[in-house]
Amino acid sequence: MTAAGAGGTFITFEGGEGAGKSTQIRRLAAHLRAQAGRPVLTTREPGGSPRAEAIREALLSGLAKAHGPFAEALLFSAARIDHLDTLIRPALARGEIVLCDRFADSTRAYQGAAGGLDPAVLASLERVVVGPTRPDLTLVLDCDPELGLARARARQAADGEAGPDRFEAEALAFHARLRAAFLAIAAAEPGRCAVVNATLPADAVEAAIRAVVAERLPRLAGGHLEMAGGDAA
Ligand code: Z5A
Repeated sequence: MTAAGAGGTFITFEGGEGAGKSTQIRRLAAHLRAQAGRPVLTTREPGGSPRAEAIREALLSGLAKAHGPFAEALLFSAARIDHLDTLIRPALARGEIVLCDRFADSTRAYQGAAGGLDPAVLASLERVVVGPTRPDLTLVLDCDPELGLARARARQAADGEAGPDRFEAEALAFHARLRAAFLAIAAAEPGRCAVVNATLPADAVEAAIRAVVAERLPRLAGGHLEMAGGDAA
């Protein structure tokens, strides 16, 4: 049984803006689909399910900002509850590998360390919302926030997207606090988290991630389907 339970494997990607989470999730998913012989689901937060995607709109447009970080944390949590109930837990119960772009560590970092919310309040919220569905592995993609924000801006320009969202628009000091927060989470939970140097070229980051996954979750490279409940993790 894994930390997330039910025989599936739950891997989350965390880090600042433009660290390369979406890029690396796509690459790891392709690798695991070829290697692991069982379905791989990629998803994201906030969002991932229809109701959670609707809440995402409100959060990233800045609509909820005026209500303060606690209200925002509640909205991220409401989205997470639906995402867990309707997508993540059913997939884990089927024995699938779930790769999620951001999860509860983002609430700790954005609304907690950078937003100023009491960590004890957030810890209580996380206990209630996430319960036993904790990631088996969290990859923290670490890079200088100036580099990450520049990458995110370049991608937006290339894709013709609108300007910065609610969080990208925060000052550099906010992003520096985020980076420190993600590194502190990884240092506090080394069994679950691994820090990956995301300043390297994408191929090198991909290789580093594959190495971490092979070391921490060797069962995923086995090329055989492990049925729910039959995995000793
Ligand atoms: N948030 C929160 O406050 N509380 C919560 O509980 C949760 C979230 C769950 C979600 O936005 C926002 O919600 C987020 C935190 C907050 N803040 N913001 N903004 P999002 O999902 O839209 O944004 P994001 O998660 O920060 O993703 P991103 O900006 O799209 O970054 P990314 O996924 O890490 O990067 P990417 O899209 O893979 O790469 C960005 C560009 O860089 C792209 O052009 C790539 O081709 C390029 N790239 C990627 N890797 C490399 C390397 N290694 N070298 C060079 N170029 C690269």
